[in-house]
Amino acid sequence: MARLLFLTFLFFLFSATSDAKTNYVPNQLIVKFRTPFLSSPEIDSIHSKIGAKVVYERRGKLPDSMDLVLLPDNVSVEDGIKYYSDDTLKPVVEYAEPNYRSGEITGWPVSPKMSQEQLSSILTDRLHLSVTSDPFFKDQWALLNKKHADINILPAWERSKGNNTIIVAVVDTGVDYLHPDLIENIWINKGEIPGDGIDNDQNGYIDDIHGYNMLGRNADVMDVDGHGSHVSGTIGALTNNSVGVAGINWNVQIMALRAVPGDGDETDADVIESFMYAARNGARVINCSFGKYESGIAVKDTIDEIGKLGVLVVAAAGNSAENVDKIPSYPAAFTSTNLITVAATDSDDSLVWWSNYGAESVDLAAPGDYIVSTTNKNTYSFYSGTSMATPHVAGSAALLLSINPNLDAEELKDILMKSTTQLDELNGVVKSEGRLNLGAATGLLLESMALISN
Ligand SMILES: [Ca+2]
Ligand SMILES: [Ca+2]
Ligand SMILES: [Ca+2]
Repeated sequence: MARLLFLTFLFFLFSATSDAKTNYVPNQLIVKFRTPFLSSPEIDSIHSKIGAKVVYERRGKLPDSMDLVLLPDNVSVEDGIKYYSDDTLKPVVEYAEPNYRSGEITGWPVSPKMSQEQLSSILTDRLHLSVTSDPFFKDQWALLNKKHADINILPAWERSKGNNTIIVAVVDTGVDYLHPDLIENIWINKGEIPGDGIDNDQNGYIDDIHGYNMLGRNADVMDVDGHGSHVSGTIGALTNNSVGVAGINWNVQIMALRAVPGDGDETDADVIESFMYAARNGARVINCSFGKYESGIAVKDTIDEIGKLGVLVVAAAGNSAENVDKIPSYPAAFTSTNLITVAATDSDDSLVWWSNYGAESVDLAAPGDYIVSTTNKNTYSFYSGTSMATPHVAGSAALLLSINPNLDAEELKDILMKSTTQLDELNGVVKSEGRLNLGAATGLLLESMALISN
């Protein structure tokens, strides 16, 4: 019997203070070379002059222009950057920068626990109980509720319930790919045979049947935390199956990239490699329910690069009640045109008090308070956070792609932004001044398709 956990957590894997010391892996650099690239031996000789060792396991898995290198004990990160920035290397090296990480955990603000009465006052009207057979659908106020603070999913479902050709990558703590309410919507790498120790599809990863674990450097993407599974259920829990919750997409493929430890201390190199893996293996949308206060330009360059492959990156704004325009968090604050950044609203259609915001850096808001979804080992939990708002946008993007897979990332972002429900209190708070409205987005997409075909 599945358990519904009535715990409320505020979840966003966001783990540094804005005044914290610079955090990076002490002996690593990400080095970006200019095109036309030198030959590998030429590049290796540049690294070896300072005693830096290329992490060969990662070569070809980051963007082609980038190497991750290990510095020798007697060379600091600062001295390494100085070496690669020297005038003599300018024609071939674009930059070298630290492999940033989040650093120490300083805690999150915590939402007050909602009473059962408060909860039932916002839940789905009993009239709508028959929309799907999922027993917790009535608790999913973000999809449908009495006050219309939801994402207006019913008109969207009339047009599409998703499509299992669309792949959404969840870069997170892993995914419980055995969860009975997720299992059939987990991405399967068809070219790979699991467990034989061979990289059957020759994509550089051994036995990567559902994705990859950047932290363990293996194919074990099982969620050890619950965060990534929760995000995944919002995007694409099995729906109308008389079990658990409904997903925005009844049909979709969720690719699991385990790059974020349970404490939220992800590194730039792992994020970059996850983005490249997702793009090179067919994902169209990447969900990023994580962030940190410092991040290298290599991450932005990677987002830009996969934008050319039509990949939309969806990022959480953060839970520190801060203006991201003034106190940037990343990847949220990058200016890439294929990046969309999400703040969190509650069941009253208000920005939640802990949500980050920013008229320039944050694109739209989406429900992120008291969101019920799948968690590890056949459980369901209520979590709160911009981590939970983000997969509402990622899932919506996937649903739009199921209607028109030819949309590029910028078109997708444009439709999501232009179709938001305008809210006075989001004026000057997020760029679109509105909250996600998937029903309206679907309508706008169909209108634009009709214009093209006429
Ligand atoms: Ca493989
Ligand atoms: Ca294999
Ligand atoms: Ca279900």
